[in-house]
Amino acid sequence: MKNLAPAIFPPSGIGDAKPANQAVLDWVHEIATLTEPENIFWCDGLDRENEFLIAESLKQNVLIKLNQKKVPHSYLHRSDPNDVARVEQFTFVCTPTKKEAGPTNNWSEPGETYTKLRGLLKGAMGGRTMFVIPYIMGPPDSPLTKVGFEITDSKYVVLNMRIMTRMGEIAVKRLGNDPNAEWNRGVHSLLDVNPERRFICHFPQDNTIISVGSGYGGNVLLSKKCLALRIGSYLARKQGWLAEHMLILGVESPEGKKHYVAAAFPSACGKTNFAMLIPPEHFKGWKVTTVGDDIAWMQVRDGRLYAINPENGYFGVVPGTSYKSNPNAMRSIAHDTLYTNVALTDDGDVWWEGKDGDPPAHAIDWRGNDWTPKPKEKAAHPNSRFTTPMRNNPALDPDVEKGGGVPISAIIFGGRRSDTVPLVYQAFDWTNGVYLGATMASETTAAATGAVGKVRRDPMAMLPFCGYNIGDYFQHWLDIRKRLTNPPHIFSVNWFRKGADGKFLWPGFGENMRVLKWIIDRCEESGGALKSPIGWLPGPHDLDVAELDIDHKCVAELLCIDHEEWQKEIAEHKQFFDSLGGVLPEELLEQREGLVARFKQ
Ligand code: OXD
Ligand code: MN
Repeated sequence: MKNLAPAIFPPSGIGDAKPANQAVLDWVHEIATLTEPENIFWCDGLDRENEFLIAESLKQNVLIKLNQKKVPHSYLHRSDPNDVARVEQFTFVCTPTKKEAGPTNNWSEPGETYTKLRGLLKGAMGGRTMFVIPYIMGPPDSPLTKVGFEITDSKYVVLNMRIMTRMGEIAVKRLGNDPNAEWNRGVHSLLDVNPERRFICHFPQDNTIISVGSGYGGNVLLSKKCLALRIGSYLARKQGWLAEHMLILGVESPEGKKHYVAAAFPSACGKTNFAMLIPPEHFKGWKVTTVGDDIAWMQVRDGRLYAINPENGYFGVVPGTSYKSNPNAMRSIAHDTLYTNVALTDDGDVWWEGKDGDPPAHAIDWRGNDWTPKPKEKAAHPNSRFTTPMRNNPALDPDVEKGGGVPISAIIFGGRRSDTVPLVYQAFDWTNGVYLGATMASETTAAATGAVGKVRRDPMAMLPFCGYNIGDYFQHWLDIRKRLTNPPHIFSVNWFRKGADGKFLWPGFGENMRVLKWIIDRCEESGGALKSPIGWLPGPHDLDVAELDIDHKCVAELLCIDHEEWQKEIAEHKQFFDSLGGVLPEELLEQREGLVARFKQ
């Protein structure tokens, strides 16, 4: 087997930050006995350690040094070409019964799966270093914050986890010495990066994740999709909170009135762009700030929903990012950033499709091959990524570290739909909003392997991330309402509707502020709306399109409800519900009937 991750031997004082909790020590001993690493490296996440790991990664070609004048403290990593996205078909939820995993998850029996994974992990770290990463998800003083430990044989994982989580001493301290304390056990091994031996397995009942055979972000940064969403959603149901695939943003009026909004969009549908939105000139004095760009953990307090971002960095899609589409992201990734699978220019800079300016005459593409601009071949992989600390973001919200979270005024569900779904509308109430989220659909993207551009139902953008039975998940959402005296208003948005000519009708990006403004107006009960069968729609003059170069016909098309398209849509809701095989709460079935009836009125 090609040795993909040769052992490294640090000088003393680096890689020896061993915690005292006996449960952690026993678990590490058990995994080391199984995987037989050359040595164990206890990560502390401090600068000296990070510099050492970067230097070793450069020596072992795990990282490529970029031109430090152009992108200071930034590096490029190329993953194996067979390993560039999340693998939903190899992702499993291993609850004791298949019913607990539900109809939308791949399930495998926990006992058999542990045995299979132990077989794969046996001796897997021979000749390699086993890193143990302590980390927390959430601000240090939040009651929602969780402790995790990830064991990995990948330096790339350690370097990324240091950006994406709060890592080291802070986690060891939070865990303390109680051997019964709650913490997540994550084991990752690259094995030989063979797609046939690639499995991402979750054991929610044991708060355990085992991921083998991949080196790609979402499969291996176990804090993110695996803990913060799949295990997180399972814990959230048990403990009475919500773990969601949502960005969180703050929006402040020129008078200083501030609202927070959480928005669920499937992967690669512009969550990072929306979370970093810069209002256009027309909205002078308005400010949008970022709390999080991918995951929200929310709890009820005093009848309101409060959200924290459990992460510490952004792992965002690179292609399409430019000073035009997202200036704050461009500023964020201008330094101290790890790039994965973008192109390398001859002067040591990074390049991707959609970056400002002309393409370079020559570059090295994401596979490491010579590249010149050609019509079909991409220089950067469509799912190439940046990993950057949230503190690089010039629009970071000042309350991002607030343990109690930020109060949520509105929840938005959004998908990528060329037709049917209007630019924006508001659900009638919470239950209707849960129906809206439960039936949302989106065209698939390159964030997961498989066909791109196919419409699939992706309830609450959680289809690949809900760690238990989706029927119980919907019920949990409905139940949360009982504890909310001041519930957020729920909305649907679709920036991606196209006209007959196949072109997008809405300019998107910063102009999405116009839609956000209507949403805020509705929260403040000052925005006008017209009642429609699907919810409240902005009337012709409710959406502020002043100084926007857009045809009135386009606006009408963006907001129209085509009855024929909606008959098809409702039939698809039924098909989707039927495919779930009887797990749906009665209330959602009633919602569907209500929708059908409203179209007949
Ligand atoms: C992500 C994803 O990486 O959703 O955030 O795939
Ligand atoms: Mn995501």
